[in-house]
Amino acid sequence: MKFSRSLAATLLLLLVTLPANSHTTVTETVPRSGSVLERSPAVVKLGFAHAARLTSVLLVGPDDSQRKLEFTPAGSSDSFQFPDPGMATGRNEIRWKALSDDGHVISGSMIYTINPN
Ligand SMILES: [Cu+2]
Repeated sequence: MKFSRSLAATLLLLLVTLPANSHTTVTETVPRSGSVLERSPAVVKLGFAHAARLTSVLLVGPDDSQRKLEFTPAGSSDSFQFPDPGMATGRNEIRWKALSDDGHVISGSMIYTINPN
């Protein structure tokens, strides 16, 4: 009984201390990932809770073609922009990779459907 109580306390301490060490997370995507848009946006924005450094941004088009997207800034930031992503009609996915400031590689994707009326 005594053992399991101290084990529980240790686990609780671990849970409380983990977030301070964990890597950053996405706080916003503009336009919001999952959006259906009439045309490719002039710029796509990706925001993080803490600074990270983007290492790769790839646009996967409706025909599964892959193209590297430009992004700014090149260094560490909590907010990035992908100017003129040039998305085609259909389903587009922006796949990004970044180095979090805790040294971990993180990755994610943003989905946009271009549907001109
Ligand atoms: Cu981490």
